[in-house]
Amino acid sequence: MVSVEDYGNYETAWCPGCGDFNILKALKAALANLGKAPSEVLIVSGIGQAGKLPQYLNCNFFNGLHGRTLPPATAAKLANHELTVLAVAGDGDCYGEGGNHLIHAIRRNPDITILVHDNQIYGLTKGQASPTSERGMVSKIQREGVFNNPLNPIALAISQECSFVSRGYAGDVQHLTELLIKAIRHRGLSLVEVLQPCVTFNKLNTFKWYSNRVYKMEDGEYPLDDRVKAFEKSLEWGDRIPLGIFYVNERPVLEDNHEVLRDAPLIRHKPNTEKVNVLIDGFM
Ligand SMILES: Cc1ncc(C[n+]2csc(CCOP(=O)(O)OP(=O)(O)O)c2C)c(N)n1
Ligand code: SF4
Ligand SMILES: [Mg+2]
Repeated sequence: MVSVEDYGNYETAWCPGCGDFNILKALKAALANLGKAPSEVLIVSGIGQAGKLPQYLNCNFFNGLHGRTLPPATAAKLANHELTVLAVAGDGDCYGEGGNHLIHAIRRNPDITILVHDNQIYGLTKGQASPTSERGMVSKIQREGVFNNPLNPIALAISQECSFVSRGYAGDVQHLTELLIKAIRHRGLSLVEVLQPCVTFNKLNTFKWYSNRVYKMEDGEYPLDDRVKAFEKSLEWGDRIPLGIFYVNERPVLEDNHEVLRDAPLIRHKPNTEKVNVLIDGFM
């Protein structure tokens, strides 16, 4: 039996009150609830406050470059598809620097869960606007307010038929835990976009700001495979912000497309030295 304690309890470098603490708590609870032992789990992250999360968990992790969370996560899943793989990223990491990787990961559909800590700001680098910052938000850099339109990651993911699209809130650990359980269980690329207050640099989107606006979607509000209804729902943002699962699209996963992976994970294949030698000889 796996417990939350198996995932450890580490000192963090996050600011007191940061929404990231509750995301860590929800993730531990979800993994324990799913009975996943730490050795069965790999978390891949980039750079950022969000990217620090796997350092505070007792499981396999790979901490790579900013914006480059999804390529190593996809590669690891292909190397050993028996692993439960999560990619953890900030809004800057996943939607800015790594935005192109997100689009192509959606197309490829590996069975991994993307957990995005969306604090609508660059936290680690001390408060510049991110792709999801609200228009008009004033920061130390955007002194006249943000000019650009914010990205709508939920609408983007639905438009590209992402296999599982959801939104949670760091102020509701129970709901976020349930969402993570469903996202990790889902076979295919799962996006869990989490509204995460950055108490130090984002003075606009605070716990109070989110709590006054979020609401949980009713089960059965619309069929979850209805892309048009899901897209319509994804446009709701402002006085009311929906939380929950927006869209589910069951389709073949990347690993299923590769014949070589059907019998056993790549890591258990014995190298065929004869074929490798033929390949090497070709370069001689
Ligand atoms: C390619 C690259 N660009 C920029 C940076 C500098 N940088 C590091 S973290 C970061 C922003 C982090 O913001 P986000 O991904 O939203 O994570 P948060 O800290 O808010 O959790 C930036 C711009 C970098 N390390 N590498
Ligand atoms: S700067 Fe913001 S995101 Fe980073 S730890 Fe502090 S509160 Fe959290
Ligand atoms: Mg951020």
